[in-house]
Amino acid sequence: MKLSLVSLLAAALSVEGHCIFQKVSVNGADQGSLTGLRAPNNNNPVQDVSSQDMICGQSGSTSQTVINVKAGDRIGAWYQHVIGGAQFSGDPDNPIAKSHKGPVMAYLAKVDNAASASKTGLKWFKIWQDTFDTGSKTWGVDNLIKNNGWAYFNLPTCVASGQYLLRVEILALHSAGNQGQAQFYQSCAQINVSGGGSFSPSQTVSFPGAYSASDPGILTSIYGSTGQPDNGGKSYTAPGPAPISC
Ligand SMILES: *[C@@H]1O[C@H](CO)[C@@H](O)[C@H](O)[C@H]1NC(C)=O
Ligand SMILES: [Cu+2]
Repeated sequence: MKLSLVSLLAAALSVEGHCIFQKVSVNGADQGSLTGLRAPNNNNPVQDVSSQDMICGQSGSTSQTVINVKAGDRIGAWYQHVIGGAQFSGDPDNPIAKSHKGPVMAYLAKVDNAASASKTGLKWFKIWQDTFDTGSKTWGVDNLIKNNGWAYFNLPTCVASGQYLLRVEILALHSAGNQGQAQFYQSCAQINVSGGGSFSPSQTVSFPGAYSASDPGILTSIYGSTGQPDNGGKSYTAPGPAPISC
């Protein structure tokens, strides 16, 4: 696979460009740093799609809090370069390096007790994704940067009431033309949904398992013939299932 100068440069610069999902907001109400979250202690990406770290990131901080939300609420997931925000004043790689183009996705898995549930063996379904807009050449990560690190999505109104792990994931594709070089950044939020509907997913996926290293949305060069991260003008299909609709 041809490696453009831009992709080589992006790969070389990527060391400093990582990020961590570290805070949740509910209808604009900030829940506090690491509150209700299982988040990694460092900003290194997961690159092995078969790793247990694909579930909620590398094991790090834990929380006894379960965040109360209502079906339909607007959820925010806040990514920053390091825990707390920027690594230093004027940090150009906060919330994440601009090179780290790719989709942002959110999944839910039903659990009995979100504070104590094991992260393994869960049945996940996708509720939202922001992938790539071919017209504006905008990636989900571009929108997240515009929103100062926040990914916003609505909790589907049909989701059944009860407790869930909410897995929010950035897939950074700047070096993804080589197998094993796509970068996954995810944490899990512990939520308790009330006022929900009757949706029960007919199809679910496992983590790890949902993705393979050669998925076309994971092993892919996003650089067109001019070396820009425009996916060559083509549409982009994120890995995993389609988001549920209700
Ligand atoms: C979840 O929400 C329901 C409905 O509001 C409430 O009765 C229950 O106590 C909540 N559970 C937790 C763990 O917060
Ligand atoms: Cu990075």
